[in-house]
Amino acid sequence: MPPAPKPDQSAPAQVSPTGVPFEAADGDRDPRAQGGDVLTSPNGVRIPDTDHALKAGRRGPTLLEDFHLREKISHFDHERIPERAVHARGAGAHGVFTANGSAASITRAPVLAEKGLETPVFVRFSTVLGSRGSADTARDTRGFATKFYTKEGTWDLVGNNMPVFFIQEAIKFPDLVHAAKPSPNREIPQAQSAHDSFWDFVSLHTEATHHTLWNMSDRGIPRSYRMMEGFGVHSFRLVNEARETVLVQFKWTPKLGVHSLTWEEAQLAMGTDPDFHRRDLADAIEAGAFPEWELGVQVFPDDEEQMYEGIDLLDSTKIVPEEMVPVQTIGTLRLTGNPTNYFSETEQVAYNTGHVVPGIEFTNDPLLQGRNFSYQDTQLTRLGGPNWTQLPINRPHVPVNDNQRDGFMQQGVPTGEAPYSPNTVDGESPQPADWADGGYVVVPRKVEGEVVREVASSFEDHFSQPAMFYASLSDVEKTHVVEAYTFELGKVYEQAIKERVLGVLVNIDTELATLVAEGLGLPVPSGKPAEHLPPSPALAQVKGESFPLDGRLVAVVAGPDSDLAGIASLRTALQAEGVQLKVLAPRGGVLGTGKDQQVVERTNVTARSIEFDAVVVADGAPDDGDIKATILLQEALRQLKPFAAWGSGADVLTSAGVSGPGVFTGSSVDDVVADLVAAMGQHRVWERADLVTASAVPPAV
Ligand code: HDE
Repeated sequence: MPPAPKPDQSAPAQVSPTGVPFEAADGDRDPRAQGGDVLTSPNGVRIPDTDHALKAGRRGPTLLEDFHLREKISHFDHERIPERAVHARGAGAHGVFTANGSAASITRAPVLAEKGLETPVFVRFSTVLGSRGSADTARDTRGFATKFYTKEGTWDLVGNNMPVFFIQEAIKFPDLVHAAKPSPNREIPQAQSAHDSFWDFVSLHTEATHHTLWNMSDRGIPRSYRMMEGFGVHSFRLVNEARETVLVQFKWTPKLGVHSLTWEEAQLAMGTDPDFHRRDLADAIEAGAFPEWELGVQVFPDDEEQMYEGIDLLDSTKIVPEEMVPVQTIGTLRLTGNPTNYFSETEQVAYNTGHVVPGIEFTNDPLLQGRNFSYQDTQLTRLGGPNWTQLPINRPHVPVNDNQRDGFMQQGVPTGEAPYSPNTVDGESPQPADWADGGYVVVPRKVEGEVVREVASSFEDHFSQPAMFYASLSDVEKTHVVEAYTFELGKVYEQAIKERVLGVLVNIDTELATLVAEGLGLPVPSGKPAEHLPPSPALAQVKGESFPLDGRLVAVVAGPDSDLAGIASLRTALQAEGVQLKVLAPRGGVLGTGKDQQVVERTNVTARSIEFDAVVVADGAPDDGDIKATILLQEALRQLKPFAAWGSGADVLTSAGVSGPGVFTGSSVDDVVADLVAAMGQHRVWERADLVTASAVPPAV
């Protein structure tokens, strides 16, 4: 044994990354924040002047000696880190996951099993293809990644808003991403799948058909991160206290329902508000409309086949319809806090599918197996080394004693002399933990077989599930799918690629293939759709259900002569439903005086239809045919948004050609508010779809 360290040799107590003691006496100051009142250098030296470099004479050359100049410029030079290879564009939020206890029989992980247990989380939503500055509303899959800071260590559930994936094997991922990302020569198009190489790949590689169809459906253009489902995609293995196992698939179900943008809205938003989803999430949380999801599991027996009624549970291009195996709710996620600093939290957060806790294990899904390597590996360059779990947002909320040492950006000051196991030098510490001590003891599972580069033959069915998905959609959603394929393939240059995609589509649905072929002016290929399971109503989005309105936005078109008391009472009525109201007038400023005065929040110049879920025209709003106001109303009409108007506001709607289903008028706010709220609960006025999408001729003004 080495001699015990003398007291005067021990390291001083650690301070925070900003130099402040963690237990700062000044209770108002967050020790993580840069809070000092005096400007300093990174090493804490007080700086007298940050505007002028040190020079040899007023007109002389700059001196290398100026450490402040060098450090200031050098830090700036390195302010960017490599963006994520995929999912570069994202938005995050803090929250809490609360287990309801019903998973206690299937897992020993308290985060899922312990009734009422609250676990802090950080969730990051993302698009896949675009770079970090790209627009939020591109047609794409959305990431839905959750970091659970559990009492047993960090668990990352890194999912998407679609339950299937493009590929069955991880080894194909670089091919998929190279085909989908912008072209290597011109680096276009940004954040789009509407280009030759993407369609070239997915038409040759038909296991991508199911996921591609989901992308072409309304799921590819969500209305809000708050209105998306999330899926773990793979089957995972859960283990209970008795070491019994089941297979599960995870699903997040949003309390606000699953809703999408129209393609017109998505395209407009890419120009007028590229931060559409990021803003929506942050605004909703700030307004106290905390988004919520239920976490559910579909549970399957963990038998030798790992199939359910012929559906391979290891194939990530397949789902098990909820009508066959219902989703059982095991807890609730609530997002309650916006990040304080985008870079420190949303950018530096790093997920790793390999980070699981006792009670949650992997399956042999070859996609999951490959991911378990990739996520750790990618952080080494993105976050600069192996110590990325020490960054504040990634730190486990439990003691870490991993015997790892050194490396870039080591934040700790490890004590002891024996960073190895077993040892006697540091008093035999740390010790491994067995099952009873909460150790991650894997339940033994049998593995045998020949070493091959092959998959099971069940993986060869690429079409029956896309055919089922398409058959499950409502008519309006099917129309959107046809339009999406026609748009995307219309952007493809190579005729042979378009024809090959049509050859894939006939395997899904004859009408789909026919309509897309007609849209492209190409012959309809022969063939017939794959046989499939009965349609799964759970897969359709539009089915007449009504949802809460929390965080929705309504525009009130007004003017100096408007009924301001009416606007005030509308605001009160809508706020009771969790809806925010924005007053829109020809010019900025304030309308009226006294208690009913209204601040103009948008003008005809800054407002655009995409921002609002419904439009109301106030009594007294100008009926002067202003082109910008008219465009707003006509766009909202095409986007199937509910309208309401009271008093002379109804004339403004008539002048703009707005009428028909979902347009409510009356002499006072009270006459229209209930209808408006009910229509907004349906997300859109679907009955109007055929009327406004059939003709491109704008209504007469
Ligand atoms: Fe990812 N994926 N992925 N992925 N993925 C990354 O990890 C990868 C896959 C998903 O907000 C990267 O830290 C491989 C499926 C999300 O930070 C990288 C394969 C699903 C995020 C990576 C897949 C996902 C990522 C890039 C094929 C849904 C964003 C940066 C086997 C279940 C997480 C990073 C965040 C990010 C690799 C397939 C979801 C390169 C090799 C399937 C939500 O490691």
